[in-house]
Amino acid sequence: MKKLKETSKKIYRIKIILILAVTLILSACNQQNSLNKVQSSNTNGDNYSVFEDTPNENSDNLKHVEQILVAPPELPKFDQVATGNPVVVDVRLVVKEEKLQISSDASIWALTYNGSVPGPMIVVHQNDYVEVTLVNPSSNSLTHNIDFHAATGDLGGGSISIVSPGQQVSFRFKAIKPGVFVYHCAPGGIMVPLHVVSGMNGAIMVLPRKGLTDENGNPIKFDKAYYVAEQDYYIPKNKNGKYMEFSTPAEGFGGMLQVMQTLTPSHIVFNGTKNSLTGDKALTAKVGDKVLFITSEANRDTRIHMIGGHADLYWSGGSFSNKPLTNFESWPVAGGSAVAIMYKFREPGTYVYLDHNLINAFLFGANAEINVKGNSNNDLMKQINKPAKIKD
Ligand SMILES: [Cu+2]
Repeated sequence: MKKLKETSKKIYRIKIILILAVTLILSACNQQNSLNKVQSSNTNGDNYSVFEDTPNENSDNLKHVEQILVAPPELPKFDQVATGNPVVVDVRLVVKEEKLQISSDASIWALTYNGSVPGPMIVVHQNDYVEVTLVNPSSNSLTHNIDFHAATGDLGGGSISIVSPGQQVSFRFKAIKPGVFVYHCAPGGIMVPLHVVSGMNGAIMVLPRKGLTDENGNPIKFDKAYYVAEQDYYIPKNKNGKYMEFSTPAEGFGGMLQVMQTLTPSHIVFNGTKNSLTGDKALTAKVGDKVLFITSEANRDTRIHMIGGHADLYWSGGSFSNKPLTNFESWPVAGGSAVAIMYKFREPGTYVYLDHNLINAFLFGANAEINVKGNSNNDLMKQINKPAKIKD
C-alpha cells in the first residue's frame, strides 16, 4: 500500500514536471514567433518576409497611368501614399545621343535617356507595374537597352529591351521591392561601362504603398524631393593636354577606354555637368521643410555629406523595407545603387551637398548647393564676436 502511494506520488511529480516543461517550450516558441514577426515586419508594420511572393495580378487588366517624366533634380508628380490597387505606370524613354559640354574645357557625346544626365527619376509604388517604352530614334548611331535594378529577371529587362536605331520596344515589370534603384544601359561587354560613363543611367523610386515611415515606424511625409546623381566621365586628352572632341560617340570610345583602364575619372560631377546645381541653379528649401534627397552613382562608390546638416533619416542601400538609420554625418552610396535620405532644414543659409572625398567635391566639381530661406534660430548657432584683431 505504502509502495502504491509512493508510486502515485512519483507519477504526480513527473506529470507536474512534464506540464512545466511543455509550458516552457510553448512559451519559448511563442517568444520566437513574436521575435520572427518583429524581425520580419516591414516599415508598415505588416508581417512580411522578403521571400514571400506577392499575389499574381493579371496586369493586362489593370488601370494604366501615364507618368510624365521630368529632368533631374526634379521628380515627376506622384502621391506619397498609394490610393487604391496597383496600377500600370507607363513611362516613355527616348534615347538621345548628343554633345554635352560637361565643363568649360571638355565635352562628351552623352548617351542619355530623354536628354538628361542622369535620366529622369521614375516614381511608382510597391507592386505597381512599370511599362517602359524605350525609343531609339533613327538619328542615333548605337544600339541601346535598359537594365532596371528594381526589376526581377531578364537581366533587369536588359535582355528584352535591345533596340537598334529606328526601333522601339516595350516591356512591363512588377516593382516588388520598395526602395530607390539605379537603371542604366547595358548593351553587352565593354559597351556596358562605356554607355554608363557616357551618362546613360538614372533611377527609379518604389515607395511603400503606405508611404515612408520614420525610425519608429510612424508614417512620415516630405515637403519636396530632389534627385542628385554623381557622374564620372573619362575623356581622353590629346598631345597638347587638351580634351579631345569627336564627331561621333563611337569615335571617342577607344580613347575613353584607355582612360577608363586607369580607373581615374577625368570628370566627377553632379547631374551631368560641372556647376549644374550651384549658384542660380542651386536647389531650394524653406526652414522647416523635410526634404528627401535621392543620390545615385551607377558606376563607382561615393559618400555624401551635407555641410551644415545631416541625414536625419538614412535608408541604407536605398531600401525602404528596412527602418531608416538616424543622424548620419556622411552616408555611403555603393557604385550601382541609389540611396535616400531625409533632412529637416532648421536654419536658413546655403548648405553644400557634396561628395566628401573633398578632392572630388572641390577639384572636380561633385557638389551642389541648397539655398534655404527662413528665420535664424540663434539657439542652434550664433557668432559671439566678429573676426577682430587678436587681443593681447
Ligand atoms: Cu546605351
